[in-house]
Amino acid sequence: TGIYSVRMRAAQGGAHEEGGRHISGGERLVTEEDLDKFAQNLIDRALHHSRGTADFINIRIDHVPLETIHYAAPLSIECKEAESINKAHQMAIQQLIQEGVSETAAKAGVHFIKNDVATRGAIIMDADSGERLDHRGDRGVRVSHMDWDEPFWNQWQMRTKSKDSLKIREAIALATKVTLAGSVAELCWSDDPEYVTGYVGGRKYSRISPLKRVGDPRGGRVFYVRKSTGLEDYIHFLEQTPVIIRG
Ligand code: PML
Repeated sequence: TGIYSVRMRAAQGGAHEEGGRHISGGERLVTEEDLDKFAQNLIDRALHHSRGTADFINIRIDHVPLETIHYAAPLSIECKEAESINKAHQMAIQQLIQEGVSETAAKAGVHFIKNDVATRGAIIMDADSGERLDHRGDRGVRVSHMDWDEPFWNQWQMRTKSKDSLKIREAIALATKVTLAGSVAELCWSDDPEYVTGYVGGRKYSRISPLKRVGDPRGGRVFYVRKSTGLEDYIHFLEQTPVIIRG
């Protein structure tokens, strides 16, 4: 026995590799009994996405042996509202500094995401110098193989009075995994033009809004690490090691 990773990615105008436009993606870690239900959910998501209807959908299912799974409690969440985008960026910089990032690197992260249109995954940055450390180019690093334990998510969401939001659900799972991997901190805001909230991850998940104006398609992720971090193992953990979020 074990669980299965179900991953979906969808595009319009052909497959991603053939130049299609990315529309949506998603992933769940589920038991065998739930496999068909969640695969169906992911297909529905691809077909009815606000960015359009997919004409290419790729579903991939991998068996995940139980002994490879890591478990982690979710980062605790706090929410901050700023009066302006500039002030929100200042808040993000202050929060990154509290998590152990240098001011130079914190500013470099904000600058990167503010201007980035090309990178699909995350970049890795030296938490002291602000220099980019990965060599992934526009592809970046794609964190995958993490999900919430379903009953625990339902409890958590009621307790914290959070909306049943897929974005929050996925972002906290990702941020928790990024911290578990040994990062100093993370900075993220969405490339969804309609979504202006982002966060600083680290010991906490600090949501900050608004980090951009509505309609702006720029967004991305920066993972901060110390230079001594073994990058190959770090990236492997982020991309491959299954992590389930529960109490
Ligand atoms: C949140 O509201 O806490 C989620 C913010 C990050 C969303 C990133 C994304 O899914 O594009």
